[in-house]
Amino acid sequence: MRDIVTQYRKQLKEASSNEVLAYFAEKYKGKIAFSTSLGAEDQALTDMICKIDPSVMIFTLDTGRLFQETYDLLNITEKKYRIKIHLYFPDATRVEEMVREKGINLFYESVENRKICCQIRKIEPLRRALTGMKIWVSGLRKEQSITRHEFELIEWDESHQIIKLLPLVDWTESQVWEYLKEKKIPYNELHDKGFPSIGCLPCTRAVKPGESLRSGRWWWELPENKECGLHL
Ligand code: ADX
Ligand code: SF4
Repeated sequence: MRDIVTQYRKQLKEASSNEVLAYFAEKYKGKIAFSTSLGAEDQALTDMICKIDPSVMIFTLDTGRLFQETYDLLNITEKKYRIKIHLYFPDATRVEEMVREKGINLFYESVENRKICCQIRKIEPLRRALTGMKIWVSGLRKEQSITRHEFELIEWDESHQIIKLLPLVDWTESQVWEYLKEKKIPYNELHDKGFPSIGCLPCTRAVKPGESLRSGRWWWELPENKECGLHL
């Protein structure tokens, strides 16, 4: 599979985000899925994808701990584009066991606990969402953090055995915002309240001007720990 990725990288070196999406949407019709957190990058991608091929499967991992503003935006986005965003929930029994054993706010107590929570609420549902798919589209950008500098437009995701497409990998934050404003795309109102990156409510806080984009995510942890395991 790595050979295919190398070949696609060569072939699509000069292609724009739109062209890359269009290429894969056609070639892998019915086998391409886009994971949206409804963050700024993902809203730009939703707009592009809906214009190219609205049959692409779009899904959100609903951890049960998202912000109300995120759910509101989900509704607004579905209506605007006349699409269904598929929600994937964690396994109820596993959540119940975890909370009984470790408490409802276990994530603040250790990195290990935080990873267990992400595993149960995000990673396992992600595995289900990607079952049977060949292409996974995501809004990751290099600039977002030190853990993401090495990403390329097309990646091979070893843990999910899938080709991962990152159409905005080289975009800057201002490019994302120009796109959203120019096309009048709805975005999460928390972005205007100091939240450049939005995840679960208990694990996300606003940042001060000048602080790094993801410093409000799991703010009590070191930057090199700040991945939930979705993107390894
Ligand atoms: S995270 O791993 O730290 O939570 P981040 O918020 O930066 O990720 O988002 C990066 C990409 O991960 C998004 O573009 C999206 O593809 C995916 N993602 C993150 N959270 C979710 C979610 N709750 N549901 C679906 N996709 C998500
Ligand atoms: Fe749990 Fe926080 Fe991870 Fe959400 S981000 S799944 S609440 S640890």
